[in-house]
Amino acid sequence: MLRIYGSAKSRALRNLWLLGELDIPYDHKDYLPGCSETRTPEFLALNPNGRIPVIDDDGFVLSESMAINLYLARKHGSPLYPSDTKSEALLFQWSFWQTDRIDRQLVNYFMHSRVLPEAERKREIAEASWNEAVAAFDVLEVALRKSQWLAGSAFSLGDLNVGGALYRALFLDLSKWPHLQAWLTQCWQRSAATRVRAMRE
Ligand SMILES: N[C@@H](CCC(=O)N[C@@H](CS)C(=O)NCC(=O)O)C(=O)O
Repeated sequence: MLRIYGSAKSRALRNLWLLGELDIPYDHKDYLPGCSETRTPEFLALNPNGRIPVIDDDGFVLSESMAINLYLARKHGSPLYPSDTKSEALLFQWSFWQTDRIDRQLVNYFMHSRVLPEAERKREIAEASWNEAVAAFDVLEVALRKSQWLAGSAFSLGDLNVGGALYRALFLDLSKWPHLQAWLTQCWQRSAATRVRAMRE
């Protein structure tokens, strides 16, 4: 059986969301980021980076949340995985883009503005991260003004991968980016998204 390591309070959120869309059974190791279980030799043999998420699919071990979602959606023939080559390429484009342009920026912004104890927060990290997040929101706003969805004519894994990374943005005032706001709301209204949100909150 598929096993997934990673709490919904981590980047595993986007993988657990997809597993809900796929509606397949899995064994969940509900590990929090940096917990002692991810420092054991057994876990480091699965992911030498010591990070979650990781999956073990009947002995096939894979880390990196984007790679995991691309693999699982394709393996299970999900309708969320685009069937035409150009939409598939857009799925790759937005998945790699989110890792580069928004994922860590948003985490760092929240950590250094809201999550860490005040004494540990670094204002310069919060500011630099916010500036990069704003630039990424601007890019998404333009893209979503031109097209309702990121990779094709319907909600796809491209939307899930980027929308999943934007979970924390649900708690921000996005009125400056109306297309982004409307799209993000629609993504998170899906029933699998609502279920995974309940796992996290
Ligand atoms: N690029 C990786 C990032 C993985 C990552 O940084 N995971 C965090 C939790 S969200 C983690 O395990 N942090 C623990 C640590 O840094 O010790 C992915 O998308 O899977």
